[in-house]
Amino acid sequence: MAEIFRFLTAGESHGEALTAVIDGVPAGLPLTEADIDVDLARRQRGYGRGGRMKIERDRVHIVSGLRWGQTLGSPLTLQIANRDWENWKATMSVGPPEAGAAHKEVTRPRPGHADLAGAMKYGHRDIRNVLERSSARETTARVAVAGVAKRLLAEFGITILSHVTEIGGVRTSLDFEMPWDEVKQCAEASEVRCAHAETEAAIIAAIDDAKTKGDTLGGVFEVVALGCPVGLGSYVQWDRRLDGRLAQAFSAIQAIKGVELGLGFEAARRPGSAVHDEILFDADSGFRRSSNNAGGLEGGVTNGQPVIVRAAMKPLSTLRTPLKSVDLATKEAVEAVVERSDVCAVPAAGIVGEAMMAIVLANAFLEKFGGDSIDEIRRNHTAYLESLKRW
Ligand code: EPS
Repeated sequence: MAEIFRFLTAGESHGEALTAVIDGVPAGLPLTEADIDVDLARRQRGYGRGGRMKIERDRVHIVSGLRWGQTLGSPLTLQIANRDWENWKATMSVGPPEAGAAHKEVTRPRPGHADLAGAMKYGHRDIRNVLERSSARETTARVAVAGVAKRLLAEFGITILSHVTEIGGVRTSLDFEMPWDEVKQCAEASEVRCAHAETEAAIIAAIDDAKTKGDTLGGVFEVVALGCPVGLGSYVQWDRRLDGRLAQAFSAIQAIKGVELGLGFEAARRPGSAVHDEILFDADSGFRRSSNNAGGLEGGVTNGQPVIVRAAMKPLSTLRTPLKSVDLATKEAVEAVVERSDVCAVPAAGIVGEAMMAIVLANAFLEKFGGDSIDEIRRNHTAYLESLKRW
């Protein structure tokens, strides 16, 4: 279905910059580069990240769509410079290579990465032409786009948090319960974005161990949206169901192999009486629920409860102790290529998860309350919330 908040990203991992163009941002939204930079910095952190993050200081430069701190309703262009480009100018030159310069091709595909399928699909003999764009560096641009989406949602009381629940098989204990604001606080203070202190220590030990072995670790993160009104998304067509749109968006994050909504796979193991959230009513607060196993979504529509999505990330595919591969040029058995890599990027992936949640919700929000300016959207939003009070 046609999106209202639309965007494209461009840019190679070691090219000059990452760029995003966003269309569909209403006029009159207060926005600063600092609003976006907060999350760019959060995406760079996390125990287990590699050398690249020591080079980069991701900051957005807004090139269009903004005047005197407010959006114009015209497309926003965002740019984030790659500091590492300085070291790759010759390799990544947009012009022809310098005459006589040594050119090293990448020919040993990494199992698990886009290297082999990408090379075959696009006819590239040099895997650099694939890995530059398939790299998770692209998520920087998505996080910048989501900075705008988050700013829009925040105008209407919708906020998003994330935390890591599991890395390398080390999980938060099942009886762990905490109010969302505390989860957010603890996750922000944690090097692995895990809100449970004991688990955090065990996760750090697991990352250290993987690093010693030249291995990598995956994990699970949870993203929660608070303050969503009832009625975002729809049950009337498959592609308007918000649960489906969230699952697609989360699956489209590099290295994500599984997505759960609310109770997720656990719901399949329980009887209905232990899954569905009973409906209660009192005069002061209106309709309430006894629990939130649905993760804030029933029939593909938000029900006013927190929207909860979990995603499983596979371990990164650049291993310092490489796996078996085959050289594209010679067809000889070799070890996969090793450039620098992270041991674990699950904490960073959680921030990208927040970004995808924000982008999907911003779209659903604009569909429901859409207008050309923030004032117009506010009128629609206020009138709808008033009408719900009369239920
Ligand atoms: C990333 C930048 C990349 C990788 C990582 C994510 O930079 P470089 O390739 O220069 O080290 O650190 O990407 C991957 C692990 C991958 O497999 O694509 C970033 O900015 O997040």
